[in-house]
Amino acid sequence: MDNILRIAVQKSGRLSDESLKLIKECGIKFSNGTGKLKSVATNFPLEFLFLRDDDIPGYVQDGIADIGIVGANEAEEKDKAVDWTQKLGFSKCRLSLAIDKNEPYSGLGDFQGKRLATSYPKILGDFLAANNVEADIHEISGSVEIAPSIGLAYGICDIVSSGSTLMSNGLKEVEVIFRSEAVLIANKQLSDEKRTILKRLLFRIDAVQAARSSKYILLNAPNEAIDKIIDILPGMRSPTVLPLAQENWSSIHSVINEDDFWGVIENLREAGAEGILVVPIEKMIV
Ligand code: PRT
Ligand code: ZN
Repeated sequence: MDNILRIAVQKSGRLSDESLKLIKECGIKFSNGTGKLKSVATNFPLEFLFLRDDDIPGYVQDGIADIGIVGANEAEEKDKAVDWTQKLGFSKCRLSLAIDKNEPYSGLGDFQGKRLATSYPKILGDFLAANNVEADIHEISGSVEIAPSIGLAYGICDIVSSGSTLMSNGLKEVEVIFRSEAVLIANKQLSDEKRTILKRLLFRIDAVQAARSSKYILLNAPNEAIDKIIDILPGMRSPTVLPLAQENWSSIHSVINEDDFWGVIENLREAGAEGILVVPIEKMIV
């Protein structure tokens, strides 16, 4: 069917909630009762397949699904012929090499000739080859972090987020080899009709993402401070300035980037701003 786009999302796991939240924030309504394997949106031409994340790249390559949401680590490891359409900014993590915390570490050369346990043989193999290290890659599918303590491997290559799993297994992270976040992948041979639906979806995702990284800021300032404050506030174009009932005072409104937030607030206070309000933005079309 060309008039509907089929998206594969993880059925249950670390990607599921954020994937569905993003689609809901795009204004798309659907039901996803527990145990459901398929669903159809009621107000957008989108059909859902709920799958294990491991299967998503292959399904998208083969056109069973048109698009899918997976971790970049999974997309890279499975190495299927799909387009990487958009980074989605959630489920961030890294793939790292780790060894016993009591072992000395002097650099990648320490892995030469050693055995490494991982669920990511392709990414690790590519990384080692690029760095001219020859090691014995031992693929295991789970509980990778216990491999050194049971004598199965000298080191491991696994996903790290907070680092607490490594720490509680007596390991230390010594090299980050890949940085990951959720990505939207797409089949390479989408029909024109499906491509048009995908464009509409991506337009909405862009608006949601732009809003997430921005804040709307409102503040009051004496008129003589306006020029200085406008210099501090980059904004989408130029800030809105409205007179206040109190003479010689104005209200200034703008949009700031989440990353610049604290620096901007401090500078604004120094410049004479008062009553600063910072509020979330729901959607932002730039
Ligand atoms: O059942 P299904 O096959 O669908 O799911 P899964 O069990 O294979 O994957 P899941 O849900 O665990 O993870 C899905 C994706 O989330 C991964 O492919 C990553 O892209 C991303 N992600 C983000 C993570 C983590 N953070 C994470 N912390 N995936 C796994 N972990 C694990 C890691 O394997 C390790 O055991 O958490 C542990 C490390 O966490 P910290 O916080 O202790 O460092
Ligand atoms: Zn999986």
